[in-house]
Amino acid sequence: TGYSNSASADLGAARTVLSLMRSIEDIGRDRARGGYSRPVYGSAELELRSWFLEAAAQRDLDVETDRNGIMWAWWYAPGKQRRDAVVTGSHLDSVPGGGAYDGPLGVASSLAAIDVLRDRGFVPSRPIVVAVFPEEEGSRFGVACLGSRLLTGAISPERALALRDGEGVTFAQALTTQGGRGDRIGADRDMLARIGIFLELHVEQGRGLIDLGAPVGVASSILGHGRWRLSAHGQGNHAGTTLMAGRQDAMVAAARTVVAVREIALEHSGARATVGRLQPIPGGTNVIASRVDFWLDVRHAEDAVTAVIVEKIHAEARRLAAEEGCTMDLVEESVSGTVHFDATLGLELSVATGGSPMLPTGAGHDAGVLASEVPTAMLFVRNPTGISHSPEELCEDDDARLGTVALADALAHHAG
Ligand code: HGY
Ligand code: MN
Ligand code: MN
Ligand code: MN
Repeated sequence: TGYSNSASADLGAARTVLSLMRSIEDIGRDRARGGYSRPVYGSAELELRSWFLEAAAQRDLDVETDRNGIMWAWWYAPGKQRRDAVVTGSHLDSVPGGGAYDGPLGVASSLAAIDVLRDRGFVPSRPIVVAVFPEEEGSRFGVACLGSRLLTGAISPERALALRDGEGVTFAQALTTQGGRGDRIGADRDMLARIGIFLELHVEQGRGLIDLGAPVGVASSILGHGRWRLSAHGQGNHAGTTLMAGRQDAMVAAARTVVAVREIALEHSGARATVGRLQPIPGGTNVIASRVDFWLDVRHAEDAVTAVIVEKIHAEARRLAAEEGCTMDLVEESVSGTVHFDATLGLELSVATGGSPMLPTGAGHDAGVLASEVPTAMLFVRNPTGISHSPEELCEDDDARLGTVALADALAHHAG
């Protein structure tokens, strides 16, 4: 199957997704890592926000940035009611050295889908809104989907405001520099009540659609996932004057734990456990680290198994630390349970997009957070490399256009 029944006229209008993506391809390039580094409220993401505001204004969308830093661009139905909205969109922030499509493809295809609908002479009977959520990756402040968690109340304003980035800047300070007000962030029941459905398009971050031979798919579920910070504490000292016997080397405790993470994950089928970030303190070549912070990402379809895996890792980490005369502590940063999208909505979306296949994802999304509050569904667009969170992430032009037409059909189905 796969999404191929789009009229060539649509594919013409859908071309704007390519020009939109091209126009941001130099924003936030990371020369050192490759790919893109676009932390929330950093200069690159701010430039992307301006790009979005301009593209929305060019389409006469009514745009506002709310107290949680979420941007909402409205295409009103006649009567300009702000209710029962068909919301689409995604995020603009990235992981360090991330790909070009994770997030921005969802935003660009939302704008281009509006172009396709207008090209067809479509007039919505319900407002269509493009949303852009801040800090989906949690790369700066450590909590994934921070914007959508604030919107839904999944995180308290107090906890969010206290989050700090690597330089010690709090989310409150970052928000204030962008004209936000820390005293007003938090659950926005009024806005949630205006959302009739949320439909997020996202580049696929695995090989599902490659194996299915389809350019577009519909999400069935999102793997439960969480992130924890581990800290190994030892005795910092001089690399040259400290004999090997009796060292209390935090780096050794951390390194042995990283290997144990792999071994414990392999004991649980379907589990995914990763340590992708490790920070020795002080981090000198000729210095035995006194402390090593490292972050654990664990995912499994059953939340109870995730908890068991983390508990086993914590116990083993403490044991390995003790062998090295060190101590180890673990702090939970953010956890999301497995999300099963509404099957009826998913089927409807599959039918509305020419029979696109259903498939699960191991990646988290704002749609996974919103699904607990509003009817939500996701479209995936094929990624020929099947690689993501990497410069090798890819989406071919034809598939980006097909995905845009599929999103246009989905929006028309709900806002018709
Ligand atoms: O980590 C994730 O799964 C998502 O890309 N934020
Ligand atoms: Mn994403
Ligand atoms: Mn991502
Ligand atoms: Mn010295």
